[in-house]
Amino acid sequence: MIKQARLAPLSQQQVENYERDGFIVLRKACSDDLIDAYNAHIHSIRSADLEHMPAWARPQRGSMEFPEHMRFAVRLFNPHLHDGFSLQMMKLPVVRGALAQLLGDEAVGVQSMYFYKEPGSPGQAAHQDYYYIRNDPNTLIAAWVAMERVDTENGCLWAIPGSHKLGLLDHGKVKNLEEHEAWTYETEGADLSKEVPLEMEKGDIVIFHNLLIHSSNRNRSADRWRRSYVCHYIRHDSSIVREDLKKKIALE
Ligand SMILES: O=C(O)CCC(=O)C(=O)O
Repeated sequence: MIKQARLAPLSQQQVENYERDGFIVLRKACSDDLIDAYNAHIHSIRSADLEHMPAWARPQRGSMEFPEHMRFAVRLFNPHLHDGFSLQMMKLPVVRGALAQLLGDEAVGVQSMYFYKEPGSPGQAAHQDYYYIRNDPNTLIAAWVAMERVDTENGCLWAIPGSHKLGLLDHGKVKNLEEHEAWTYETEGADLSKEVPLEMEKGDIVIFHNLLIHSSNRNRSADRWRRSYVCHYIRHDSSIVREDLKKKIALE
């Protein structure tokens, strides 16, 4: 197979902004056509007869329950391991190039999640991704693709600029169950009033550091979903601790 040349999409200013803030937003990094095609693909998988639905399409890992109202709720975990389109979406050339600029070397993919947030569904409490995905040396970065417009009404991401410099904080019980899912963990001791909303258009991608404190709120819109596809990457020579995330996906 012919290997693709690696892009270098970030300006020096963008690299410096990432180092200062712990995140950077790439505007219109994916075309509407691509986003529409991927959303439609995931929708058709979720619409399939339940008896033909692969195990990975269940709302929660390991759960055999699949209530009808959850077909388009919560998230798909690691679809890139089972689905070619999700795999290709993990390998977006613009993401590969940006990660190599930020890490100084080639990245590999280790985890993917397609989030559905139907109207009314809760968000994720403030956390640092490294708390969940330990790796050594620590080079973890996320690329979060807006699969439609995301804003404060439908539950966009919020983040504390510069919080990736605080190191790993303690995580405890989720405090605000009105806003956030109960089964995750929330950072302790961070000043969440410093979080800013990351409002994005369809096809924008936010790339963020594993120690950035970030969260999302409940989708309070009457009729808008809030879908996103988020992949996690490490530098190719780092190692993941968790057994279920050991497979490294080459991006070229
Ligand atoms: O998309 C969301 O609402 C939360 C995503 C998130 O926190 C993450 O991927 O770490």
